[in-house]
Amino acid sequence: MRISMSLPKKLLAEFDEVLKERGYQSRSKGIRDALKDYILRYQWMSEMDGERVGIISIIYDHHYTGVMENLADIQHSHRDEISTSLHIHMTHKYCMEVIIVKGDVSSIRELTEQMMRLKGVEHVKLTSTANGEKIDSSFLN
Ligand code: NI
Repeated sequence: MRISMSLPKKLLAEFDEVLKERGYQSRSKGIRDALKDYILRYQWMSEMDGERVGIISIIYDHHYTGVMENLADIQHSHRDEISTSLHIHMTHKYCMEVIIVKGDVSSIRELTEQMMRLKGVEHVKLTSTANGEKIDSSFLN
């Protein structure tokens, strides 16, 4: 099936550069692989369950109107799951926030997805692991 879409010029140039470095001959093949990665990442996130500890990293453009207020509002409404956070002023334009989370995975996922949907947010990544209760206590002594 053929589709047409509009993309920011810079994003497409960066994508083409990655394809070139990876030896892709076809942009369509690159887009198909990127879509599969996106779908797999969502499926992986939706299959987790139970209590988890994790790290959410976010990169955003702090000049984008409202993005800092929106990120703060979302985090305040999930304060029970947030252990701590760290803010790094990466460049003149971009900030990185690293948030340590602990709690039920459905709340962690909701927090992650709310931030992913915000305009001005360039990148959000969640990595998580089981909360450690199943680790044999002998390892901890
Ligand atoms: Ni900053």
